[in-house]
Amino acid sequence: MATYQPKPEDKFTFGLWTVGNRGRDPFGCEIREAKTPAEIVYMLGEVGAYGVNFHDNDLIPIDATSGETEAIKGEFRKALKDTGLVVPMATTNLFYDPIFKDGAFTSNDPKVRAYALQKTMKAIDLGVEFGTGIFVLWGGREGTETDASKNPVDAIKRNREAINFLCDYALEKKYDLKFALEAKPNEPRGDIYNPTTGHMLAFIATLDHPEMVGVNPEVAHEHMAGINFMHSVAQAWEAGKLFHIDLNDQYPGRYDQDLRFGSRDLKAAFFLVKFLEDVGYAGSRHFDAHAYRTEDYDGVKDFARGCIRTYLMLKDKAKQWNADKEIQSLVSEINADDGAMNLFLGKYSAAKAAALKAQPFDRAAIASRGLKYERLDQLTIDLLLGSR
Ligand code: GCO
Ligand code: MN
Ligand code: MN
Repeated sequence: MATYQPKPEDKFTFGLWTVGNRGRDPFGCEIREAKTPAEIVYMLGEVGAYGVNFHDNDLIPIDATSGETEAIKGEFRKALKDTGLVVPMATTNLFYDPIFKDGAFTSNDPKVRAYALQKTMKAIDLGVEFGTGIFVLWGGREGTETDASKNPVDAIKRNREAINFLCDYALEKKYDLKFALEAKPNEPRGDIYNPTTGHMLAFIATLDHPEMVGVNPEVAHEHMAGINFMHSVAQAWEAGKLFHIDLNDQYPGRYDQDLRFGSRDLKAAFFLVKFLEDVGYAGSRHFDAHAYRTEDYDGVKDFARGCIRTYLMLKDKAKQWNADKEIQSLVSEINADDGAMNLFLGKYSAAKAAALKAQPFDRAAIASRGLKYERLDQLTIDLLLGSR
């Protein structure tokens, strides 16, 4: 019986804000006591995580004195050393403080935009100090409730200007750093700019240093937008832009739930894990989720272990799917190609186009073939439910 023990090469990571989440929601206060960053690192060590990620203010409170800052860093560094955890990703909180009530990089107020850049440069320094190679930018407040308030074209330009500035900053400092942009359609804003991973990919192509910038897609965010998450991930991967990933789960059409990975749409989670493993994605598997509000810290550990265990079980199932003779014979039947169309397909030439225009096709005969996708899907379900 497999034990599904995580290994460092699995690269399972959690943010300080995930297992450190205290259960506050818009209708109720915190129900778990606060833990220091160092305590959270020890907890992550216990559940077998490889790394821990942080927002600047998860680690250092926004108003900390330099003495307090040094003390926190010292404890955090010790916890990392004791547990062997690394910091693969860092980010900046541009959404909590009241100054960001109307956005950060896209705010109408130039003072807010300037402060957001200053805060982000300092967060980059902090991340790099702890060895991070990926800096995530999630613009939770970059949006509107009323479009009377902002011009979306200005917002795009301001966002571009900020990210170009930060890329130049990292280059000038000679940091070995890449940026990963995280899209979300709404929450906390009524509407957030660049609402999906696809929007982000299009935006990245317009930057001064597109090679330094990729995406950090999140399951919940694409599900909130009603989108097939794995397809977004595949598009990012194919474009060489899958720099990071946020794993969790989410019922569509609801508030932002941040559920334990795989706990809502197991089949979607299976195809996602299968995709990541099949293509050999080598980045962090970051669980950006949190435990139910019903839990104490034992429950939080159950939650974190559950994320990891489900991922590993699905990875096993993906291997089984790839090795299953019946499934694979259907897959090759579906993809059969006798080469007869090579004459017409592929790169354009005038001769090819002329030949193709003259070629008769028996539409009815081609369309009459059943594709056996029902059988293939049921075999997948059988496999997932342990009946194969
Ligand atoms: C959310 C987001 C955040 C970001 C985090 C890192 O819905 O709140 O997913 O958790 O991932 O701020 O930038
Ligand atoms: Mn989220
Ligand atoms: Mn996220």
